[in-house]
Amino acid sequence: MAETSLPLLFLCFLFLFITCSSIFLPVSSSKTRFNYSLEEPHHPLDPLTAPEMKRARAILSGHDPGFGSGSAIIHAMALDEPDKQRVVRWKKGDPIPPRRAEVLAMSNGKSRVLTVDLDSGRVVSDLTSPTSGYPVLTMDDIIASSQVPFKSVEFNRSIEARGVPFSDLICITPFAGWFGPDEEGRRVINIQCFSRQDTVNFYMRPIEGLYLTVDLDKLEVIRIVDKGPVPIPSSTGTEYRYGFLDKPVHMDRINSISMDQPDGPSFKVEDGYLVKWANWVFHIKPDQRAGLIISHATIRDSETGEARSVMYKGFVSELFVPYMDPDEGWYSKAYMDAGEFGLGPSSMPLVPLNDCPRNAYYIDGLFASPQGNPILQPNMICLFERYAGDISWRHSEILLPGTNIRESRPKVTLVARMASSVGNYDYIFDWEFQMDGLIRVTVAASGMLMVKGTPYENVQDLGDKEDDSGPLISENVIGVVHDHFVSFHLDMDIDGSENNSFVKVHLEKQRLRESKRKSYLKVKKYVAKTEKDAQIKLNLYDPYEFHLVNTNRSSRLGNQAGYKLVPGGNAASLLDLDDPPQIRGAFTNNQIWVTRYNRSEQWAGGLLMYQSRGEDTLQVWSDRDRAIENRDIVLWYTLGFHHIPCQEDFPVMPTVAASFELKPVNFFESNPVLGIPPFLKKDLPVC
Ligand SMILES: *[C@@H]1O[C@H](CO)[C@@H](O)[C@H](O)[C@H]1NC(C)=O
Ligand SMILES: *[C@@H]1O[C@H](CO)[C@@H](O)[C@H](O)[C@H]1NC(C)=O
Ligand SMILES: *[C@@H]1O[C@H](CO)[C@@H](O)[C@H](O)[C@H]1NC(C)=O
Ligand SMILES: *[C@@H]1O[C@H](CO)[C@@H](O)[C@H](O)[C@H]1NC(C)=O
Ligand SMILES: *[C@@H]1O[C@H](CO)[C@@H](O)[C@H](O)[C@H]1NC(C)=O
Ligand SMILES: [Cu+2]
Repeated sequence: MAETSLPLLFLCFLFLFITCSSIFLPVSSSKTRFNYSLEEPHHPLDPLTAPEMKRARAILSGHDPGFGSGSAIIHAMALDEPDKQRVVRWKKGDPIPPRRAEVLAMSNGKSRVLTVDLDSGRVVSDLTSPTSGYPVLTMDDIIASSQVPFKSVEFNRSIEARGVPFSDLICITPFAGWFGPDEEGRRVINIQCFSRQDTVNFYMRPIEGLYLTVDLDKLEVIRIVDKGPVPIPSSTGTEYRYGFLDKPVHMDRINSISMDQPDGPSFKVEDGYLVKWANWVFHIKPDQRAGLIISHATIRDSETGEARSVMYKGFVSELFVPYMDPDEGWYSKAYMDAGEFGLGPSSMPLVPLNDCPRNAYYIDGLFASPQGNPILQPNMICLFERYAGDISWRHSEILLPGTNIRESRPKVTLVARMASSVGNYDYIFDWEFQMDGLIRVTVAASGMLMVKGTPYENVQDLGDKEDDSGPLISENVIGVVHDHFVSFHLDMDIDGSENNSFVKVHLEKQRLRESKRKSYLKVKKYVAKTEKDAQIKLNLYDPYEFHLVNTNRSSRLGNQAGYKLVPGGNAASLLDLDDPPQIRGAFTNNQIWVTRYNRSEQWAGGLLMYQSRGEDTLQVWSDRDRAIENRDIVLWYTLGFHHIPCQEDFPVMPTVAASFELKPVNFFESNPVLGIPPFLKKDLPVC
């Protein structure tokens, strides 16, 4: 080593220290983080503020004293968004349109849907049980009902017979679904208990064979079934926390990695919720039910500078997770996680450096408690630029001597992320924006399986018998087969709300007679006239592209400006249409739907999902078969996984992801990212 290296090295470290300590400001425009408990909305779509929630509560109490006395309970409270046209026309500096709250409540065992006008101080609409079903559960519902089993002598006896100490019991509330008259006219919930002895991962220690159904309002046991004890799986190997594991890991360590942004992040978050990055502008907000809503996404045309509308609103409308076990205690496991539980409150604070990279900016959520008090959910959403070493576009040229063409551009994207822990499962939702106009939506599943106890410890013990309801994934533990479906509401407004059409671009095989080829594929376009034309099941042997175009906007070549939906890996629900869970989850009967825009049709399983009977689903709306050509239309896409568990899913499952894309087609005149400059070494820190 030369003598000069040491001081140089030192200098270099110093330099790194100086740059690195100053580069990770959360948002380049402001040094302090936005206060998400602030007083005022700044944008027509901003979520209700804390003072607005308090005001809504006061107005409700004036309207119905039950809200003051506690006999009427608030299950959900969210901004009742102003009309789309008003939001689109609104500009910074304009007055905010009148603010309204939509409230889902329960009183006297009945569902209520109320609209509270915060400006006039009046309840402008108050509907009792407009459809079957009840609002999303409150945390109080879940906690109170999980204590109900202990009121039952029979339950206590069953637990004692199993030799489980009461102090080790933890009871959770798999939802009830809806299976006919027994569950009608009252709110019910199923309860299942686990042993948390010697583990935090109680999900892997089910007390199988003991099932309860509880009345959620009277808080009493309706039914208890004890099919006799099943061995409770041991706690061995269930630990997942770093620092508590006792087995060595035979793997070389990976050094820490993070991304350098010497000049800071390139995105801005204005007034807490308005995101500006590269050519994109969109509004992002936390939501109790959907978790995260992206609104009014526009992209600037790099040729004209015009801000062009792409998507008015995109969010997870419902999640449907049916388990494949008809046994007592299991048949009802068919969850609707958004409408029964809510993805917002279950999105706990993200873990910096692990859930989101170092250069992330965090957004808090604000939700109403059952009494209408605002509750802050810190660091619920993160926003970050991603550079994963991928290429945006490239070409190198060998056929032109002397030109030495090596053109390449890095792919940098902007990701908005949220992670919900809906009981045992974790879902990570990413909305990823690319400079070339593409939006990629990814859902990744992780967390704990919902497992079933079994007497078997080894596959050999089964003898000639088939697997029970799924594979053995640990001693006495069955990973029950199930599906996950995530249904997205995608209100695409390509260059405005009007004049949008859905075009099925079909690849049709042509048979040839007088050619050296015998067959080839030809593109034919079909414009969907009505909603039924747009009920689509994906099929590899009958391929389509799915375009949304603006018929009133053409490129210089006369192609209609459009975006296409690009499905990714997917799975279909194979349950029969008359199966009760499938009636409620009818929005999974097709992977793609297009409906006429209707501001009350947002939740694919219905506004009141809990114990609903499926009369307010996307299937029902779409079957009205309204005209959808050349209008304001909404695209719906459901992505799914079949999940056959395996041993690697124990004790916590590695993430499994699926995604889809919304990609411009003839929307721009040419490649919109041609002009972006390459990265150069001189712009990055030296060390
Ligand atoms: C945010 O604003 C609220 C209401 O004005 C205030 O009570 C709170 O202390 C503020 N939080 C921070 C971190 O400044
Ligand atoms: C059941 O056992 C629990 C725990 O020992 C006790 O608190 C509860 O009172 C018992 N319930 C009945 C009905 O005996
Ligand atoms: C249709 O296009 C014309 C010309 O660009 C424009 O002036 C008009 O506003 C558009 N109509 C609608 C409904 O968007
Ligand atoms: C666009 O929509 C408007 C109003 O909905 C209609 O009047 C107009 O004819 C449409 N334009 C085209 C090109 O279809
Ligand atoms: C809008 O949706 C609601 C709920 O599905 C329905 O009652 C109403 O008839 C719809 N309106 C139109 C114009 O389709
Ligand atoms: Cu799964």
